[in-house]
Amino acid sequence: MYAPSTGDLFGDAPADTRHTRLVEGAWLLRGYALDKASTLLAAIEHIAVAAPFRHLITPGGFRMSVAMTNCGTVGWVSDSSGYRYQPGDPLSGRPWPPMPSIFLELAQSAAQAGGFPGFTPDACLINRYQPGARLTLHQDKDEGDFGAPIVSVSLGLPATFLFGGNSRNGRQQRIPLQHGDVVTWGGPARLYYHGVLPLKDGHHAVLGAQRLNLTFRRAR
Ligand code: MD6
Ligand code: FE
Repeated sequence: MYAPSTGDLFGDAPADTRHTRLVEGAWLLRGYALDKASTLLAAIEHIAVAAPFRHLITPGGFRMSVAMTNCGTVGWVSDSSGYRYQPGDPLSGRPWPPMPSIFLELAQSAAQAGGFPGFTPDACLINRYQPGARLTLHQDKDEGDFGAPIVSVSLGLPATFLFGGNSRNGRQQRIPLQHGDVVTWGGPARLYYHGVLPLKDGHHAVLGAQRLNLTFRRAR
């Protein structure tokens, strides 16, 4: 684990030199989840037994290339009637699996390191990318509380994260995200456009030809 940050005031530099400010409100915490990766992966496997990864259909009728599942009291879903958070898994009709305590602890401590103490996520969207899978530019705007940040954890194959601003057409930073990296995201950056370039083929020592991403949110 990292030494605790001293710079918790909004916009200040956290203490660790591997912490990089992307824009005001967004931090890249390189390797922050590395020491927990194997525990996180075991928990994801367990969740995916109860709530399998599936390719959701967008409201426009397209099958998403990223496969998704959730844990927490609500989960993010998409279908012909729109995007939303809901308490039950539409595949099974059962509640989503509960959020494991190590997920919660990681999300809270990363949020604090990024300048957002007191973050209590109620939803964790789990994304699975296989080679070629991508996420087109979007805003995360289905949550009820934009005062809360988002915490994003990358596992497995590296990916290029696109990070723009308030407009879909603006310039984007390209941020390489690796196994164990965490991005925290809120405040003035909370509604910035972002996406993930098509995943390049490759082999990760732990995950093989895939990338997993956890995004923790306060949905309600
Ligand atoms: C991903 N992440 O990295 C997709 N959204 O697989 C996101 O869409 C995202 O990483 C909001 C904040 C951080 C993120
Ligand atoms: Fe997003």
